[in-house]
Amino acid sequence: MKKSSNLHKILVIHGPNLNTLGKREPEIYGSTSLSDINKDMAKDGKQLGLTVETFQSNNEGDIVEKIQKAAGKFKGIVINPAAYTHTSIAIRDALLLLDVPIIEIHLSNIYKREPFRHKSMVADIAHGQISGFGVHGYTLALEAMARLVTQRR
Ligand code: CA2
Repeated sequence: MKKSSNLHKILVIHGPNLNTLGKREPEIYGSTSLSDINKDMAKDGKQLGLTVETFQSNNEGDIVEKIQKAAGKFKGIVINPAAYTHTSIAIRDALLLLDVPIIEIHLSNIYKREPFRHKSMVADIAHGQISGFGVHGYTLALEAMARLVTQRR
C-alpha cells in the first residue's frame, strides 16, 4: 500500500437528505447509514491509492462553495447531488470550473423512477454515471476514479 502522502485526494459530495440514509425508504435506498458508507469509502480508497474526503450538505449554496474550494486540491470528484441532480444549474456551473474527472452516482436507478428524475444537470459534464447499484455504487465509483487519476483508463 502507498504512504498516505502519495495517495490521490478525492472529494465525495453527498447532497440533500442523504444524511438520513438508512432511516427511511430502505426498499429504495438500502439500510446502510451515510457514516457507514463514508467509513467503507475511506477503507476502499486506501486500497486503491486514494484519500477520500467526504462532505454532505442539505444546502445548494454550501455544495457550490465546497466545489469552488475544491479547485486545485483534489484529483477527482464523486458526487451524488441527490434531488439537486434534477434542478441545480448552480452545482453544474460550479463543477464546470474544475478540470478534474467527475463521477455522478445515485443509489437508485434514476431512469427506472419518476420521469422528473430522468433528467440530470450533471450527467453530460461527468466522466460517467453510476446509478442503481445501491451502496456498492460508491465502491464502483472509487474503482473507476482510481483508474482515471492514475491514467489506467
Ligand atoms: O438514488 C439516489 O441516490 C438519488 O440521488 C437520491 C435522491 C433522489 O432525489 C434522486 O432522485 C436519486 C434522494 C435522496 C434522499 O435520501 C433519502 C435518504 C433516506 C430516506 C429517504 C431519502
